Amino acid sequence: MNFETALIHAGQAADRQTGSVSVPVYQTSTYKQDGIGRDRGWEYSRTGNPTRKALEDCIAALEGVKYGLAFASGLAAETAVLGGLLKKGDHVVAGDDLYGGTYRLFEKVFRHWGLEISYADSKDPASFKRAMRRSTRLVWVETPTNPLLNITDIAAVAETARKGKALLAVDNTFATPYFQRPAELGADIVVHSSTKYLGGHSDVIGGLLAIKDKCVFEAVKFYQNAAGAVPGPWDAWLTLRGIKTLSVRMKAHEANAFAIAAALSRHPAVSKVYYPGLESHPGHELAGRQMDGCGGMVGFELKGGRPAAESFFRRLKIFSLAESLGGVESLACYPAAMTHAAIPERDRLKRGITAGLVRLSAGIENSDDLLEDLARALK
Ligand code: P1T
Repeated sequence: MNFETALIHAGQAADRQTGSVSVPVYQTSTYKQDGIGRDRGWEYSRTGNPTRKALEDCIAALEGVKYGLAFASGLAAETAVLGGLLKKGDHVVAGDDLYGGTYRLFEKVFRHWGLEISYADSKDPASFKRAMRRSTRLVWVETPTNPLLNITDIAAVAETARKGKALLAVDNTFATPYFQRPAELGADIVVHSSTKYLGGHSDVIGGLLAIKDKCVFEAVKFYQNAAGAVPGPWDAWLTLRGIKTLSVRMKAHEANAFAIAAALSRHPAVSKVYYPGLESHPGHELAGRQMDGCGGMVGFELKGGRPAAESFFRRLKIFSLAESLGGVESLACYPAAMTHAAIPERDRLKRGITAGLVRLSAGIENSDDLLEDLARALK
């Protein structure tokens, strides 16, 4: 089945009982059993729900692996990876440019539980190699990174993880399986905040995992049921509905992002543009090798710092100043005070998250309208 067909059909065969072509929303907490120990494959909706299962099978197919799991949020999915697979004293090597909430989960939750975490330069595979220890059990990569759109060489880091007998998890939220399939490049676990492009309409919070190996799957699935951060059936259904149009939306997001990145590169108020599709981007060539496109996220640096950013956000009419990304509507974000506020200022600045940094999520509106909105706001 080709990718565009899988978006619409994977895990979503017509309902056996009624023929319904849309997966039914099984709005139930529990299932009648025929006798003690004789259930019909479903016991309790924290453990399993047919609507959620359709979404889990769908993400597994899209990422080209056997197993999928759905969660109440992207961070719940990340928690299940860490909680289900690691124990006190284990070491994690993570890329140094990550969603602020992921950093907060590592530093403010799991470090207190006894996990050791160190950070490697997202742009430099040798830095991951140097960070490995005998106790390293997991390597965690986000690529393209949030918010700076750095590109990490997945195949090279996968090799490092394999040699160190560690698992590699790749957060594929920004690229989606439409532009990048990390499991083909050696990742063991693919992580998604389905709140973003997969859901695609800014109307549902969710997280997904796609997992290669059965033992890894079973450990994380055990944690999913034991800890319980599952999505309800409506949220699973909304996400499935979003996924159906992923290919048409991603093409439109990317075309708008390209136009925006090109326009910003020529603008006198802008000192730097972060978009992997630009030849000037340090990860441009690598992105060309490991991705099928560059996605819909663009970052840029305003010469005038925070005052310029305040005036820019105030003048926007079509872009909304908001957290999140990947919906059909264009959003603008100020990482230093919003999505990455959990990172101490010194570390933020070291990573390039400055007072002049703006992050845009290009929606799928008409590109002329978006360019006009940005030009007016930058005046
Ligand atoms: O928000 P949630 O569904 O829990 O997903 C967390 C998450 C995980 N990974 C990446 C790469 C993310 O970008 C996010 C969430 N990010 C935002 C809310 C944001 O505005 O960047």
